[in-house]
Amino acid sequence: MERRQVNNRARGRRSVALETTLLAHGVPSDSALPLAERLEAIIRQEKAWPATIGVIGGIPTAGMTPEELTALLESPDVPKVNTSNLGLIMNAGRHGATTVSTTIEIATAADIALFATGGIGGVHRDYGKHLDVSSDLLALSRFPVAVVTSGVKSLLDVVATREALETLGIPVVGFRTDAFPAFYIRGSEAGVDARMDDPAELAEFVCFELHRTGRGIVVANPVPEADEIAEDRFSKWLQQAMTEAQERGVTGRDVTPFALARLHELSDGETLRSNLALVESNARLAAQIASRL
Ligand code: PSU
Ligand code: MN
Repeated sequence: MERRQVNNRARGRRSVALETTLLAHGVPSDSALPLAERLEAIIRQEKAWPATIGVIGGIPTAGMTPEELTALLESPDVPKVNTSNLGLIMNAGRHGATTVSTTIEIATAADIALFATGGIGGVHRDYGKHLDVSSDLLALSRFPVAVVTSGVKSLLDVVATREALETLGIPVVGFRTDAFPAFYIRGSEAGVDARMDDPAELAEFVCFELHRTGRGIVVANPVPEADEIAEDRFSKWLQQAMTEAQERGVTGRDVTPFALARLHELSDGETLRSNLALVESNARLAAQIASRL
């Protein structure tokens, strides 16, 4: 994307990008705006600048105003925008909620190096029968942005996603962990390429690697211990949510929002609390890195 196509109100290297699909499609609508405000406040506390990214009336925008964010969140059925439909939404002059893939692309055009999210998309389960691989992975291999994430939701195939990151040449650095995290769960069978325990050390590597490769980096930050969900309880809810998705014929980019919403209901809000806590923790770490760049 060309720079001039982006309405850029961000402050370059001092900024931390935030995505809008998480807000519009990942949490219940009454949690979205308060979450966005908390994330921006956390980033400011850490002496970095929040830059919430979305598409407003067809214009990719980095550093949305509160009015723009409200308009986007209140617009009915705002589309989830990934790499493949970004140009179509721009061309149609519509609002759009950016996923990890398009947030990374717009952040690059706005010279932003750090991005905080909840979980990245990845390789869905049963890919042998039905191939569904998130465009987030390819975007990470194309644009120089470091994404702070709690790994991938276990509704995906965590191990296959970790392998795909390796294939694409995307380094995975664990923050105070040796295991690749699985969103609500702090660990998984998969590992990381390196462990770093200090945000200053991360900042140094991010700077070096983004310049060296022009590709992205995954900084894996596990959900805070107090907000982790026990695997046996979670897998019950997950199984039910995924069975329902299949019965209702939910496919493609609708799978993740459907599953997240059902998990929040089935767990009586427990997955939502965990989700909010991990995004906030990722925003804090991303800002601690950005402020040291
Ligand atoms: N993780 C969350 N909530 C979300 C998502 C991820 O905790 O809402 C969103 C992100 O925007 C991510 C997208 O980029 O899901 C991946 O969707 P898909 O699998 O359709 O590429
Ligand atoms: Mn998909």
